[in-house]
Amino acid sequence: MPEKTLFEKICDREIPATIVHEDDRCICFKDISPQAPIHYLVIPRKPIPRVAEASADDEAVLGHLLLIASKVARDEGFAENGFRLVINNGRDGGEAVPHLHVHLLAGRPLEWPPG
Ligand code: DGP
Repeated sequence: MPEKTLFEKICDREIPATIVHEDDRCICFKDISPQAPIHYLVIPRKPIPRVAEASADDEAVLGHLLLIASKVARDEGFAENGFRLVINNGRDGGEAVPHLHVHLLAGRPLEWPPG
């Protein structure tokens, strides 16, 4: 049995996190190191390491992550002002945790391009 990823441990409540949404396919929780006034992570329960390693079987769950990010933004009332979704993939993409996650950032005007 491979060791659980940090984010699998959050899914399994072995590591605490402030969870704002969960369902049978994903959870959304507050990032421990927020880069904006609102910074959540939406992750699949399935431990897909990164988007480049997702397969055709993962198509529905990938779409689900985006829909849930958008639903959380609407439900929490910040969709109207705008938000940003980010997926970091691999070393140059800035990925630190090898469990696919969508960053949901909001609460201030976000600059473009990112650093
Ligand atoms: P990335 O660089 O895209 O792999 O982003 C990983 C994010 O995960 C980063 O913004 C910080 C967050 N993070 C790392 N460890 C923890 C943790 O233990 N709890 C929570 N809530 N977030 C974490």
